[in-house]
Amino acid sequence: MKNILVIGATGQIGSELTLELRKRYGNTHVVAGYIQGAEPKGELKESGPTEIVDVTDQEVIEAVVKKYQIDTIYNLAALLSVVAESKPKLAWKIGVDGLWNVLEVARMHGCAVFTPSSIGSFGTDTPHTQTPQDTIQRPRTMYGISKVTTELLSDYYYTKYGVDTRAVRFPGIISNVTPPGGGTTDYAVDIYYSAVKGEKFVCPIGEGTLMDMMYMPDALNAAISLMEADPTKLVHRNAFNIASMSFAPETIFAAIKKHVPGFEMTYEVDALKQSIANSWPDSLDDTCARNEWGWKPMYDLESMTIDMLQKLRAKL
Ligand code: AKB
Repeated sequence: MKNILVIGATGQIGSELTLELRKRYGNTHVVAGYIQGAEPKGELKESGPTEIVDVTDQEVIEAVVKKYQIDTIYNLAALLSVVAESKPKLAWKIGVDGLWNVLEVARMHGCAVFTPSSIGSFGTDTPHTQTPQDTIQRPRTMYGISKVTTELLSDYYYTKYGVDTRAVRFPGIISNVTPPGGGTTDYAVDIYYSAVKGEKFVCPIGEGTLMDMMYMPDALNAAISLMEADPTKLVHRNAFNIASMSFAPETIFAAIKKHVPGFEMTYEVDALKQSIANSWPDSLDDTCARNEWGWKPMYDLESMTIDMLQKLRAKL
């Protein structure tokens, strides 16, 4: 039986991943690690163990790993792309120094580690259409630079120390539970809230800007399936391209308008977000993930839109 620690358990992905892991492995086997000021609430707090785990503090991580005999760590602590540009040093401290702490604890205590990378690990020099698994990664944002470094550091710990590190490059993640904060792809979540609230949506990303996106259930499934994959089949490790849909603002707007006929959208392009978006791929080639561990998404834009609108209507 696995004993799992989720670091960053109250964030956008962590809050849902922790509950999904508890469903699969048992409530008492999944510890929700959070930082002060981001305490777990509701089901996340009630359904299993919770501990303060600051990724920048190796001793605290080690104490929790020992206390619960942790064998698998999902390390989700990171600043998203836009906020990382205003706090580059903090982004590095959490993303890179934090991962180093996690990897050291994993090395000493035999834990497997999942640390997500992102489409942000690519840059303007990367082929933008059907971006290959192995290609140029020269990002110019601190988010991207820290993500490429986490990929390399994770591979280093695998080859040098045999730590079982695995990762995917997440696209923009769309969910109806915990909102993202400070990302370039956040508009694709915000647009659904505006539609359900009956508000006009002001889009910060320009018409025609393609970015890869994914619905949360597929993202959770990707992380868990990769960690359960047969290691002998893995040619790659850190980190796999995964993809399910790629769209521009006008396409997601049209998909929502089909179900909310009165919905309106205008553009007020945010220069920083737009420049980051322009440097990211339009679409990813995820053949390696499909071949090496059977990755297959369930949702496309239409099925995600139906589910998002239904869930948000019930919630709001
Ligand atoms: C962001 O926009 O920063 C993230 C990402 C794609 O990594 N959602």
